[in-house]
Amino acid sequence: MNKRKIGLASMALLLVGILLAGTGCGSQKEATELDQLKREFVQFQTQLQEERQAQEAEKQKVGEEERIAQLAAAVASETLAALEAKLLEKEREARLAQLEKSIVELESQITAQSSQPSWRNCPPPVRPYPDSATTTANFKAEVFSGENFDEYVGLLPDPYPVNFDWQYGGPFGLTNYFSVRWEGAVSFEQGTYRFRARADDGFRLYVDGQLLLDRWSPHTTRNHEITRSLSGDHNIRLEYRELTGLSHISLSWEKIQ
Ligand SMILES: [Ca+2]
Repeated sequence: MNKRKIGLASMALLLVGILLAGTGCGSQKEATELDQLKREFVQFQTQLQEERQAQEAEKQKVGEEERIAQLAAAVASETLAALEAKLLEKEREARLAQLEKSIVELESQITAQSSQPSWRNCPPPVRPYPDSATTTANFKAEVFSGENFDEYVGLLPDPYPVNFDWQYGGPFGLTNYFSVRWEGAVSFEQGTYRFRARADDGFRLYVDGQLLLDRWSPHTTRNHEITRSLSGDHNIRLEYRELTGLSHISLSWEKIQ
């Protein structure tokens, strides 16, 4: 390249010198040499132009390669980010699967514990409603096997207040198909009383032999209420029966007027 430039410059100087020297006094031989030099000069110019074009093409090629390299780096970066996101998603799915498995195991344990028909699972009786402090009850509670007082089993040792939640069990080791009858005299101050009862499965409430609440058909635990004006001593009788599953019975009353 440099040699070519030097050669081209030398050729140009020589051509100029010849042109200057030959002004007005040239021979035929000199004219021929001059033509030859002109042709060579033009040839060199062409070669120089081609070389410049080649250099320019080389530059463009290098630029294109750099651009391709940058694109490749960008693609690699995006691919890495996508892989990282996919990995995070996989880890999240694995954690969710583990959590779901734990939930299933816990549910299984809870189901196994709650379905045990065991007497020891029964919590002690608690009062669901406040009874009127002005009343007392002298109940006895007879327990029978069979859902219709079929065979006498015994007396509940603590019949009052009437609030028993035997879960899947029952008194005296009974679990299904038993019945209980509470009965006793209660002294009421004059006033209006609200009676509340709930049972699983069925119950009947009598006051002085009159049927006030009748939910003898099997059903799950719900509240049932009725109001009555009372004064003095009255006979209260509550009949309860359990078929299968959970067993619960409660009865209370309160003076509202
Ligand atoms: Ca039941």
